[in-house]
Amino acid sequence: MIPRIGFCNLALLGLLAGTALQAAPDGAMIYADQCAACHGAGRLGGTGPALLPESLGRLTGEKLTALIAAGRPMTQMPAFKDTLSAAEIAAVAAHVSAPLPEVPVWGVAEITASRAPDPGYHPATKPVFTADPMNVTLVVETGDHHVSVLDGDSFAVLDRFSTPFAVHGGPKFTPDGRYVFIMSRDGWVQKYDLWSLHEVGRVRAGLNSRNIALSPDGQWLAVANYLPNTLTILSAADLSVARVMPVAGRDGTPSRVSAVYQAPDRGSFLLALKDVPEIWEIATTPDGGPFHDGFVHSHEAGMEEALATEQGLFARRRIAVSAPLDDFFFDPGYRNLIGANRGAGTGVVVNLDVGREIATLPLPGMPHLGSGISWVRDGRRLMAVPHLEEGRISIIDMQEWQVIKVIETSGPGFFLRSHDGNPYIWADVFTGPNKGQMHLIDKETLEVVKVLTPAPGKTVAHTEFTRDGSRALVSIWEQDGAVIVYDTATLTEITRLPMRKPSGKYNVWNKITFEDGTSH
Ligand code: DHE
Repeated sequence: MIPRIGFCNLALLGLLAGTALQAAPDGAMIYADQCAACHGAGRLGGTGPALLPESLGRLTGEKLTALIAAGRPMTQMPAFKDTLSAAEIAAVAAHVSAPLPEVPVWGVAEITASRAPDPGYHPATKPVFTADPMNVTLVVETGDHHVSVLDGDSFAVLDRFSTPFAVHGGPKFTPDGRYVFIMSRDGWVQKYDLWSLHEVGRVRAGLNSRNIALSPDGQWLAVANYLPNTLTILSAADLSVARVMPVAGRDGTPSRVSAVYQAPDRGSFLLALKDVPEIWEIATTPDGGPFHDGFVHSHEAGMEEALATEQGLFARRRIAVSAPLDDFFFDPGYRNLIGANRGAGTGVVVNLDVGREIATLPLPGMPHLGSGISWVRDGRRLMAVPHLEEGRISIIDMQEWQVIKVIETSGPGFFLRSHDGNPYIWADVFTGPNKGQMHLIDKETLEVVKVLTPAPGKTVAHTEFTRDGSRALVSIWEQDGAVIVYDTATLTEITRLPMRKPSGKYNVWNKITFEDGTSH
């Protein structure tokens, strides 16, 4: 919000002051005067982010009024405490926290009009740096909405570029590791060229978005939207719109899309729907991917199921489930999916070949399947999943679909990570008094063997490894934060790179090879 104190505004403030005794401040009027220039007349964003309950998320109540009063450091958002009274700040906070009277239209025309190729972009013919392009690691710095591009060997910062507001979820790399796509909660998708170290362009694919997924062949980028209730599919080449798919259940109930995932072995996207008990599978190959002739091709003889599906590119299949499932994790080969039925406190396993639920397992305390990891122990594949509301990590046998162990930690964690060559699960504690602790859990004994506390009192979270697994990068998730680089053999600290509230870190090689131990 940039204040524009001109004659009209002073007159308006005078008027507001004069009528303060009779009427409560009008949040809409204050918004129009003070905020609309940056955040858009309809609160859908401009140079500043969209101001909608969906995009503000947990920024509500006192947190929101405090932010309006104090401003946001390192951004264009000024402090309003000297311009507006406490009552006026509360009124404008209430205004931006209220849902819009009607869902704005954000379809093909609006998305296309938002497309903004970067005029200064010229594709390089080879990397403009000498570092190993496969060991480059991105650090998302949410503190001032930037990404740092790190040389994964020397940890030099090769570039630092600005992103759209509030990046969420993992950036997605093209299969060759050359380009990366980054999404912000207010629906902007940015394409960046890792060889040229330059933005290619951006487009606003939704008004409030969750995450993105790139098709296995690197051609299509799907954007999961809360607002409007759509899935946007873009051409990864030029960010043009390929399809905007309205999302509604079989009975017509509209639904938000919680998340979209790529299923490399199936040639499809899989969608978690927030409001209806269905999973959608969308073909990403011209022949209709996994259901190209109206059948889902099972790996198990006799388990093929006739389906009245659409055919061809972006054909859609609906899989009915007993309740909406959030947050998915997949087994290798993408035959089974596990989703969280958060209301029931269970994990539900859906066999994607036959399109049916085949198991449920107890997962109370808001499991965060999206940051689960899996590995092989004694010839059996296990997965580990943290719980956002409880200090525990559930270990699941993926053959039997049973919880075989619950590991206690010192508080609720958000992210798990490991690497093929690393014997530990690196599990953070994201909330509570022990938010500075990083647990190392032995992947064989399933015991916590070490707790690192590199910055007592500060949030320490999210681990990523270098390509060879010899270094682990951990965030001190604070405004004046850092990325700590550990030697994974000795667990000693090698260096600390100052960063602005670093969140996720993403190594090109680990991501494009679907390295065991990384998030997909
Ligand atoms: Fe995330 C990934 C959902 C809140 C930071 N988060 C994901 C993914 C999902 C998800 C489905 C996987 C998408 C992908 O990478 O393609 N996140 C949710 C929620 O439902 C939840 C709990 C509530 C919400 O408001 O959306 C939530 N997430 C948060 C945060 O508050 C975090 C800590 C801070 C932030 O930036 O918003 C946060 N989420 C992240 C990060 C990843 C992520 C850094 C990518 C992790 C990775 O290693 O891939």
